[in-house]
Amino acid sequence: MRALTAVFGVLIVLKETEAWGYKNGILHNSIWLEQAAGVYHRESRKGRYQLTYKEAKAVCNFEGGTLATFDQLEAARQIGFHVCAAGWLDKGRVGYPIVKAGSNCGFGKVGIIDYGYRLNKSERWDVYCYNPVAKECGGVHTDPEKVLVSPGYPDEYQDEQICYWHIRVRFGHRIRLHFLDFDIEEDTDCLSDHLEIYDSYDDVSGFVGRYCGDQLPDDFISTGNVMTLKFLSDSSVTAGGFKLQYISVNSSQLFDLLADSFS
Ligand SMILES: *[C@@H]1O[C@H](CO)[C@@H](O)[C@H](O)[C@H]1NC(C)=O
Ligand SMILES: *[C@@H]1O[C@H](CO)[C@@H](O)[C@H](O)[C@H]1NC(C)=O
Ligand SMILES: [Ca+2]
Repeated sequence: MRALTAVFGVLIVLKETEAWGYKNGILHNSIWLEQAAGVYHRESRKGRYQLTYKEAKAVCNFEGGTLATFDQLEAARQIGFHVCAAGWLDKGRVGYPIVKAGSNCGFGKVGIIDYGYRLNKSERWDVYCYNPVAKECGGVHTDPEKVLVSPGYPDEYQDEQICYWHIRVRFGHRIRLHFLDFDIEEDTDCLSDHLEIYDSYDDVSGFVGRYCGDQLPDDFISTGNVMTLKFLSDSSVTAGGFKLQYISVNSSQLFDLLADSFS
């Protein structure tokens, strides 16, 4: 029964990969994902589900970290680490962290979706690494108010950056984004470098907009208490980067904000 569940799980996850990868010429959920409590998700540069156990270990070691343990992954999950991709863990275990139940990921369950200790270490999955001093780019943010900047700001951002910021405020509150500085390599459709806003927990649903150039994007207010920002830069031409502030607003503050914007 357990084996059946695991096989079933693999099928679901494989099916889901179609929603990831390239969509409209934009890479979705690749290489650097969010990180929390020193845990982060990695996939092979060749793409999703390409790493054997040995290779997975090498990826983490190469970056100065180790394979995350089940407990480290769970600790990260408890502060909002949510990734819809199965990866190797310490001692050959495979699983992934689900914070928010969804019909298309994690069988509607919340917790570590556990595929158990794999007997066949040649199976190919992604990996979860643990490195408490890993590069700061994106992350999970639960403060009611914070300033977020592009990597290296106020210096120019570098090529080939992928950062995810997950913002999660108190249930019932909403998130207001306000841009303070904005300068990203400009091109048609913002395909080279861009910041994307998603009114949801991931970069698959709730797409709000993709931004580049040097005009400040308009303020945005989320519909729920979570939001995802994604920054991506390609292999040439950088720019000044961005700085924005988010603020958690309750329903009465929201009412005032909306009243202001219509007066
Ligand atoms: C182990 O997994 C690999 C990759 O899925 C597969 O090619 C190989 O046949 C499996 N080995 C065994 C003994 O099942
Ligand atoms: C909303 O926040 C404001 C400012 O912090 C506070 O004065 C007010 O009581 C809050 N309203 C609700 C409904 O929580
Ligand atoms: Ca660029």
